[in-house]
Amino acid sequence: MTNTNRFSKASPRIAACLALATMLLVASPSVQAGQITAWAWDPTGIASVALAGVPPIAAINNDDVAGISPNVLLVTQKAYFSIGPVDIEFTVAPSSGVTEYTIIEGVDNGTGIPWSSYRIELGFGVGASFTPSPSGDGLDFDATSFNSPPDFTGSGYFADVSESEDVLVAFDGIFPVGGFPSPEFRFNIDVPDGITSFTIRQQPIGVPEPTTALLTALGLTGIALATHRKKQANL
Ligand SMILES: [Ca+2]
Ligand SMILES: [Ca+2]
Ligand SMILES: [Ca+2]
Repeated sequence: MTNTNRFSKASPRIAACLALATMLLVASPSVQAGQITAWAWDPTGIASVALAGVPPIAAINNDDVAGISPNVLLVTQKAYFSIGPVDIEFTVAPSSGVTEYTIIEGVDNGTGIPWSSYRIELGFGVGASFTPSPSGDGLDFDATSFNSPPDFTGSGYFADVSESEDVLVAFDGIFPVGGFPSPEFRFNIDVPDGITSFTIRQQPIGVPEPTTALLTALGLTGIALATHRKKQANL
């Protein structure tokens, strides 16, 4: 048998293998699609942020999963230098479904001011170009099922959280200066089909400085006393 004949006999098998490989290659992008492919923090903000890598998707199009999603993204540390917003922008590949993620993040208060609450908002763009995510666009904090409650109770800093479609506010407590919650903050987001990127904006709300309140009170008291003495002198 010549080499040519052997090739001719083997070619159907080779062709079948090539067809299977082609099918797998074509199928792979749809399996890998519908997921967050990258994320980055806006370095013009007022914090330093350490992000873990984006892991391979564990459960694509798993909207309405209860509790913690198998798709977990970890913000290793977000260290605030002062009070203000910090934006993290996500790159998204299109898909034919909605994928739910759990975000876990360590937050460090290096602002020198204790925080009375902590606000998280979904939107698009960063910095001055940030625009809030509208209601009903599919990008949300696990609406409408809300079956994956956010948790900001780490270290007892915040006892409650106000949960709505595009805004979370942790409150009822104090996040102290130098604090780092344990366990870390946790919340779920739904990432819809048809967008190429989105942003999570986060901002601590500082407790008003007691010295300012005290000085204001003392100032008002001083004005009242001076007015009283003036009235007494005119009598
Ligand atoms: Ca929305
Ligand atoms: Ca969901
Ligand atoms: Ca859920």
